[in-house]
Amino acid sequence: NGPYDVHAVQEKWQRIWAEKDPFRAGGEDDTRPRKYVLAMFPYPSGDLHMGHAENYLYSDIVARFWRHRGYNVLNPIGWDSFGLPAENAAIKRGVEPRGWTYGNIAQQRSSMQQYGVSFDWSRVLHTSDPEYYRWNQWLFQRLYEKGLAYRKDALVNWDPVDQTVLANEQVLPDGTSERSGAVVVKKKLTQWFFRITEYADRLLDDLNQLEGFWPHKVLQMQRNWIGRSVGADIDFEIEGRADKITVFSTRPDTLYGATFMVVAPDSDLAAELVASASPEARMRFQDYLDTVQKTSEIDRQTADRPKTGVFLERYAVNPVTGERLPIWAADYVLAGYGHGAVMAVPAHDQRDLDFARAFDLPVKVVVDTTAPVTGAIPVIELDAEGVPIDPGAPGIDEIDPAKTGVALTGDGRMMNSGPLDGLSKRNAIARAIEQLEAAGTGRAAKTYRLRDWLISRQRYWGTPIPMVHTADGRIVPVPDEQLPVELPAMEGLDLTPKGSSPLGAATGWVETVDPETGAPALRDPDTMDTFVDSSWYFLRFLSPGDTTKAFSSKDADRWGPVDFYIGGVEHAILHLLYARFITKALFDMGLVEFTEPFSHLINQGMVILDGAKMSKSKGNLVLFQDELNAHGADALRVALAFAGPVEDDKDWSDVSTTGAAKFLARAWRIAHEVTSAPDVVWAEGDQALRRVTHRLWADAPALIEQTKFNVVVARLMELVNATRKTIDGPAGAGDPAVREAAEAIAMVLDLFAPHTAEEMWEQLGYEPFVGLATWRQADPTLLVEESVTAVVQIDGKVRGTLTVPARISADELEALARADEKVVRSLVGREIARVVVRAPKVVSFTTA
Ligand code: ANZ
Repeated sequence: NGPYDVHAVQEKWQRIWAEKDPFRAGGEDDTRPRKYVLAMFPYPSGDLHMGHAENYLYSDIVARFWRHRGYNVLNPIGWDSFGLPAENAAIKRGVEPRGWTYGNIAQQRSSMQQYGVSFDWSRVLHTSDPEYYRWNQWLFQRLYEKGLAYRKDALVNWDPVDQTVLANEQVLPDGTSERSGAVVVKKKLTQWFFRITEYADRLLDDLNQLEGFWPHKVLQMQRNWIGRSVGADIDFEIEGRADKITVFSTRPDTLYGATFMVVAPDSDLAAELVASASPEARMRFQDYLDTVQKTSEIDRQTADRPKTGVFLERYAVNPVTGERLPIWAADYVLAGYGHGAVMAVPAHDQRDLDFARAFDLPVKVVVDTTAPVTGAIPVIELDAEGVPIDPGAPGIDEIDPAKTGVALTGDGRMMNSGPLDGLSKRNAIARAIEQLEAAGTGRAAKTYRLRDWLISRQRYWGTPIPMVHTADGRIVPVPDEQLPVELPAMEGLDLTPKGSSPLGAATGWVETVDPETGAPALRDPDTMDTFVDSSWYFLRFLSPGDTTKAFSSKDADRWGPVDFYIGGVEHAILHLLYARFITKALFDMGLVEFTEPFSHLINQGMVILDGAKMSKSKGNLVLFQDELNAHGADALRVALAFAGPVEDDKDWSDVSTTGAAKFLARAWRIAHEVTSAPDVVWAEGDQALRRVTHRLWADAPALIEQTKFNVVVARLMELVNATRKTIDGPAGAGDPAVREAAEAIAMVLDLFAPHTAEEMWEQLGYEPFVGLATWRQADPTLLVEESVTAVVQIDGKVRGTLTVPARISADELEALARADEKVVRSLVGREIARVVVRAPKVVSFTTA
């Protein structure tokens, strides 16, 4: 019964787990129901940090819990090992991305093992292994066959000094490069895209079925990102141009109020329209375009920016009024949204109004927003002379937007709109679309904020795009049997970004043959966005080592979708959206039977220090490995689990690893004392302690399912304290209730502190592993609450008694008293003036 040696216990069990591999998921013959638990896999840049400590702890708690509940649990781990940090490290330190990456993986893997996470280590994957990225290439080919992978020109951020493509995050708010300080310009490159927009409606609509299972905030972020707008496409004749210009509008009802048209200055359309304008206008336009190209999209969408623009000296024709509408270029219209052109309705759109007022363009009101659209006809009171007493809201003339500067965006009755006059907004939109469709000048339409997924990267450390460019300009897929197209060795390649892929310089690699004709051809030198790798990795875990396919549909149907997925909120949009898209595409190919990959999603909070986010640059990092070395895995795990609700940020300065270590030593000592105590022949045991034990058996499952892990730790602490009290009482550690409690502690503690739990379990005389032991059923007779007698008084006299639960609330007690037969009889014909309730003992009625 010496002191508790944390590190010896930890090493002992880690050795045994490594030998016996108890947490490997059951195979096909395993008849238990299945659960798939997954924590977002790590990026191997450096050692694990405290965010990982949380992520892998929480998923492990759930995995261990489900094993205790009789499930066949899959809890795999892998590494998201392609990507920029490895490449940047390579450029900075002249090391191989490969060596750097796999060195970090080895380090992280060892930390995870020291942390006691119950992973199935037989399924480890690294996305930078050819046996993994081969299937990225396979996926690319399947999407290409379906028309879901295609190439087009796209504008990228270009740093003209560094000759580098920049990610959006690398462009500072003032439009300069974070790297060189140069003004960033847009450059056109031909790139590969995945056609995620084809799935926009399904990606949006299916979010509804995740309500209640994903954080509401994440669902909302996904909805906004997809950003579906419903309205109409309207075609406008253009003077001196054969083709019409189509605009998207959510308010086709306001078409009679359109007084000018605005196109995005950086669109092809603007360039074409201005080409026939006067030399002065062309120059003004060119100057304006130069400024616009330095402005970020975010700034352009800011509502209260002063409006700027250039008249293109061209006119459109309003299809319903026949009026000539001047065409302007202005930066509040974005080239990449809708059709990059709008009909401007200044009376009813604030940005259009600001623009009209800045450039003195006409404002025409077509919705009377003072007219009621719903409910009864308003009653107007008249005075003795028949004059209305209260003129009510101002008339439409008093709120003329041209004067007030405030656009009328609300609902109302249409006016100045011919056949639409008198209709409400909703009816007018429907009617306007009918008219446009009948006239062939417009149609109902939807627009999305969501853009197609640009997957080309001009980088080395990624999956090569498995396509070949032939001398005669064809693009040919590399046949499946020739996959993987392996990355060439880095030797001799210059990885500094140049706007074209470094793989283009790997002559021996890039030069290949046309798979169809055998003629000389070139490989596509780009690599894939690493979000492709992580869009389907959860499926690869199900068929590890399968060299014939990416995953087997049978395995996917047995295990999928993921029952519990956990990770940081930074992945709320892109990773989850891409994984959802790929899952739906695979569903359409008949390869999986489900349309959503993750049934239940949790975002853990951050670990912060003294209220601040930890970062290397601020020098306020708490290092995972240091904490592990100092306190051991179990104390770290318990302290984190106890620190607060899963979703909340946890301030490390409030987290007590020493408190956790003391608690673990107390728990461990109980198991010791139980086995060294003389047997007490006392069948009953301490009933109060038994009640605490069985309440934990009964309550913990729901608490774990609701991820209230901190509450379960608190309940465990309560049980350890109660057990200690009984041990120190007359019966001592030989009381059978103490053994029962010690076994409960071991099993529930396994979720949080698995090494200590295994040690206790062994001490209590059981074979390993407590991690695989079955959860015990609570004895219902021990869950019955204690009851007490409450008295009911009427005007100071006791009129009845009630047997009620000791924890009854005042309201419940009063309700029971009022319903009691004797009380009801005594109150006949009398009125209660006052009630005083003191739960659980007294209810006192005073009558009038
Ligand atoms: C006429 C109109 C009248 C409009 C009115 C609004 C109010 P959401 O809801 O964000 O989809 N629009 C269309 N394409 C645009 C582009 N490329 N850049 C900037 N604005 C664009 O907004 C749709 C509305 O934004 C469209 O409806 C259009 O203006 C404008 F009283 O058309 B609306």
